[in-house]
Amino acid sequence: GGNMRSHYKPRVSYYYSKGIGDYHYGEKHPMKPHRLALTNSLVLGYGMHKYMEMYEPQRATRDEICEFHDQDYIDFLSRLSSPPTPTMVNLMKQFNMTDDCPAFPNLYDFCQQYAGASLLGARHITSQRSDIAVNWTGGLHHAHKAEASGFCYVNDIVLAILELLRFHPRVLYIDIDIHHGDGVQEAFYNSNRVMTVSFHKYTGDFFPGTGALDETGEGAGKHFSLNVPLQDGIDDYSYVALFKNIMSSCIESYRPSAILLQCGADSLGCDRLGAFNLSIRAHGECVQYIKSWGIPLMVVGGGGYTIRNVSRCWAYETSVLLDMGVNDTLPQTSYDEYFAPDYVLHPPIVTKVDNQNSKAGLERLVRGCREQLRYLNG
Ligand code: TV7
Ligand code: CA
Ligand code: ZN
Repeated sequence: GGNMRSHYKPRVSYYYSKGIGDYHYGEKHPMKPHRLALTNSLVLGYGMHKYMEMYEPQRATRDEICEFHDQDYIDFLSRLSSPPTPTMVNLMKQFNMTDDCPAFPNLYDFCQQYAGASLLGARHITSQRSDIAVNWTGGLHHAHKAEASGFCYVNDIVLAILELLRFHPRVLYIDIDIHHGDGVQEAFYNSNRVMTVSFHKYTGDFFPGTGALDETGEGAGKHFSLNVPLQDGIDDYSYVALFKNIMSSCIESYRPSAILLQCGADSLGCDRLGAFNLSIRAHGECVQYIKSWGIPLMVVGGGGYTIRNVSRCWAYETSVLLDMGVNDTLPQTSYDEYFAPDYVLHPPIVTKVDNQNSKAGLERLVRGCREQLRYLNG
């Protein structure tokens, strides 16, 4: 177990491309890259840069991106122009570039930047230059090999895991975004060298509609995909207990040599698209718990649509990874207006939805997960 090491001071590296906060998905679109600029300014405002290695990564190249993605799809992304030609309009349909995944200005640059950051982080983990690599600009878990999906175009997580697999025999992927991590699950569905675990809302037509308990992997990958489907309104206590319970068994059974943790902040209470009730502290406790195992760790962002809370959450989680206490009063930044009226790191999260997860339902879920994990020990 990790308790003894729960407060070790790891070597942490941090990846951020200046200007990544300036990309725009479009007027009404809920995905706001600006939240990345807010996060970065809180991280710097708290002085965390003094305790990490700070990197401005290079853009991922076409060849690096095509380690996972189809060339035709990436060629299309890199040639997008406005206004699109009629041929382009047809290809846009083919590659699912619709309302969720619009063709915004300099889209391919944006993808190259967040993917370049995840790749460099993964390389620093494999070379053992870093114990923990943090890229809040990555985490775009829905992108498929030859299709955009759910605000994601290039799957930086799959690219980072492929890089980790060059040296690591077993990589564990954990996804606490409120949406199912379908793109990553699909990429490694037949592999026992990557175990994917996603906690998500799974009800009716909630996007992307996959992530049932019985999606467990195929072929050599049978039992190596774990899904934890949840209902609206889950609270701090049940989520953290469930998370620790399932992840401890999972780590003990699978014995990963590296972990990639996707920290989508749309599982927080008050999220514009989400429907859970997690506080920033509880979300961060999941991060702390994974850190406490002392296994080489890469941490990425993901969803998160109430951007004042997303940036607070990821700044707090950076401090957790650094094992650095931070003041509840936020530092002054050029984005102060977002944090009014209280200017604190841990604002009270007002409950938006009732907890639809019964105690019995959660117990059944834990039993189901543990039953699946038994197969890993042979
Ligand atoms: C990782 N939910 C990504 C999560 C991706 C969720 C969806 C929207 C949405 C899109 C908009 C918009 C929106 C208020 C919310 C079935 C549809 C319904 C598009 C209007 N407002 C992550 C993707 C999800 C786009 N998609 O995991 C432009 O909400 O539910 C759907 C699909 C068809 C398309 N329509 C929505 O967090 C980063 N989209 C406003 C403008
Ligand atoms: Ca998830
Ligand atoms: Zn999400």
